[in-house]
Amino acid sequence: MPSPGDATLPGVDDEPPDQIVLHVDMDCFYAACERLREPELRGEPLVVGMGYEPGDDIGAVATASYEAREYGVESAMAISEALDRLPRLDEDADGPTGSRDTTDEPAGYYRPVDLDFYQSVAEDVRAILHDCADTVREVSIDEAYLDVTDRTGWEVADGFARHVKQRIEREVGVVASVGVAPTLSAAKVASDHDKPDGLVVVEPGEVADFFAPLSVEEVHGVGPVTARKLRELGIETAGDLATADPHELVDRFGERGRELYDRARGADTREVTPTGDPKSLSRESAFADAVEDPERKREQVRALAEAVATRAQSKGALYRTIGVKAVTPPYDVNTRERSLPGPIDDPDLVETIALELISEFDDDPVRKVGVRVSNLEFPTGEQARLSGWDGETDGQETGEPRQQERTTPSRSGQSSLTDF
Ligand code: TTP
Ligand code: MG
Repeated sequence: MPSPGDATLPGVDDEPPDQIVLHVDMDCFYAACERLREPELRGEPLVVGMGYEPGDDIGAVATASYEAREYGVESAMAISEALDRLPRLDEDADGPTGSRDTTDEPAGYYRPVDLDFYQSVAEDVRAILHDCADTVREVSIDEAYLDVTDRTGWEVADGFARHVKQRIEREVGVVASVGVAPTLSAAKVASDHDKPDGLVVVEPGEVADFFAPLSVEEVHGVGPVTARKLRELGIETAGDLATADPHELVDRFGERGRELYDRARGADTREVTPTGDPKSLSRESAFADAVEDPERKREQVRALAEAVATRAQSKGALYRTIGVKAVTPPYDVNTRERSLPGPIDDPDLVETIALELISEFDDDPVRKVGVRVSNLEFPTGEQARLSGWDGETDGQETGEPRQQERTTPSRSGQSSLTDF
């Protein structure tokens, strides 16, 4: 019997959906925001520090302008080390904003994080993104996926992406890098590929060629630690990773090895799902052939009920309605549901009710079964996170101080999290 979180529940489609995904990531975002209110900082080395106080050397680098990165200043670096690499400009000595004497040693501007201001800028960017796409998934303050399938076509995707970039630049005054691709992971890598001010389009059919020459670090989810371990196995490029023996990768990295292998091949079946609380949570699973044996149906429904209840718990969701789906040949979709007097979080009850509902189909051949909870409430106000693996492993490996979207790795979660 498959375990509840099993990534290989039968019936999950391996083909990527036919979609055009645009990934937008702002260039040196906090620094770009600072430059909006202090235009004199444009073109200058600029470091934005978290926990940093003007004149002090405490805190960590949140971001650095590309000019400051040339001196080796990086995100997450201690401010004290950044100051070693790029001393602070003595702004008092040089006037209100500091004018630099070209004969001086290199020096840069340092500013403390002002998150409220950056959020307001991010809000302006978001409004444009929502204007440019029907489905927008925001993954961090400066990063989002857009499903633009209905807004453009591959032959004009480049122009469409340019239009999005130009609107952000003209209307908000910050610069975005954009990647366009048929999958989320390829779009993410594409937006990063030609930063800053990048625009990279990877058309369907080009994904594997696009990934092949990239170094393994560029594969999303590979941080410095994993990259070192991969190099020990002789795997330097995404192409090496894509053609490695998946069994060896699983031996070395567990199920994550399989994920990395898939990502390096550009395999990604996720769709762009909107940010926000889902209306329902469901899992479904197909049988290779239509099944009549009631016990086999029950076994599958039990596993799905547990998976759905666990997912609801992990999102802090209460549900008031429990439902099942049974697909009978050829493709008749039957749904049954029962509503409760009040919202609950009770995995046993999900199983009991789902089994009762599915028993109506005991005598029918069934190709696919599903379990769903709906009428959701999120009493803690906790925002739901749809499954995905953005940022999970990089954050752990690099110890980034930044808040990341943390989710349970689940390759099939997205594709099977469908409303029915
Ligand atoms: P990123 O998009 O990772 O970085 P960036 O926008 O500064 O630079 P890039 O041009 O490479 O995209 O993160 C967005 C913002 O999140 C960044 O401006 C500051 C913040 N952040 C931190 O506070 N700590 C970190 O370690 C990182 C990576 C980012
Ligand atoms: Mg960015």
